[in-house]
Amino acid sequence: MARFVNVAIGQLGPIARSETRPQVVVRLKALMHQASAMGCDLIVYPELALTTFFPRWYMAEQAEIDSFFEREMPGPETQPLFDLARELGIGFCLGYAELSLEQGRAHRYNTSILVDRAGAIVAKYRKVHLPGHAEHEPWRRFQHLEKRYFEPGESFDVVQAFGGVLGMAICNDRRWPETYRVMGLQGVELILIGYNTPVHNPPAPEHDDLSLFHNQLVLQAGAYQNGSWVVGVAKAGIEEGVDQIGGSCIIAPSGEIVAACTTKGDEIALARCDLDLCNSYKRTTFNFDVHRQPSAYGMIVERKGVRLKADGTLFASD
Ligand code: ING
Repeated sequence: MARFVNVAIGQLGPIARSETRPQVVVRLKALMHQASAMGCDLIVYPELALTTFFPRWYMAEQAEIDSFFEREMPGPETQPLFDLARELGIGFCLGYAELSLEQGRAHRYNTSILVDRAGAIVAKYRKVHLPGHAEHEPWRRFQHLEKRYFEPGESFDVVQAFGGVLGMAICNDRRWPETYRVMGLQGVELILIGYNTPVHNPPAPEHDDLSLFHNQLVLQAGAYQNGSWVVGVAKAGIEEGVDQIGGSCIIAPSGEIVAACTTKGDEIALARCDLDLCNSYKRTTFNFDVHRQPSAYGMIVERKGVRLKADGTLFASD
């Protein structure tokens, strides 16, 4: 019996700083209705989908920063989305800024949750690869202060849901092969990734013209090299003056793009994901048990950055 999951991209256009959570939830619900009407089982929303991408600004006051965070999920303003999901029998993946009190101390994460068709949270992921910088850098056209506003997560986990093995990642995570491989080693079959990606990257403007290419490249590589479906979902368009890429797409385990958005606004695109297609790669080319050579991979875990000899040449080996 084939294991199909009908997946919808729930791409969002810009969210203004002044837009309230209830106003955003109205947009999320509209996309959910559209997806449900087209027979979707699961809709995937972007990273930080409840607010504007606030790390683009330096804010000194913690109270102002915390205004962008959720203290509970669902809370009063997001409960209507959970209620609709249960009513329609559709699951969803939602990115948001999480403020979590742990042993009386506040912790802040860039978080994504997976909610099943009964409206229950079945998985939570906290972004591991926080890009950008921790201090105000006024030279930049806009800031990217994720290293200041969030703590990193500690693991890439998978969960049994929607008839298969699902995992989540967030934005910059998608650029790092380790993200996909750690989930691949847990048998992941469908990886859900929301993102907010400015076209312009201040430290490397020469990459700007390639921003959509790089987005697609890493999603396709991650899918193919781990025999998994991958869903990339943008918060797109010019948001508070910053142009963010679209490029939302669904990638099959073959690496092929099977669905894509064509606008930079609120849009859904759908694919019927046959989870059994993963086996064609997991059992042959990427049969990890048969082909991988972990004894040669030690540096991937032992080293953070490149290490050079004193004379600047590369280490032959440590
Ligand atoms: N955004 C960007 C991303 O990784 C970025 C940051 C842009 C990094 C361009 C490198 C180049 O897609 C988030 N939110 O991670």
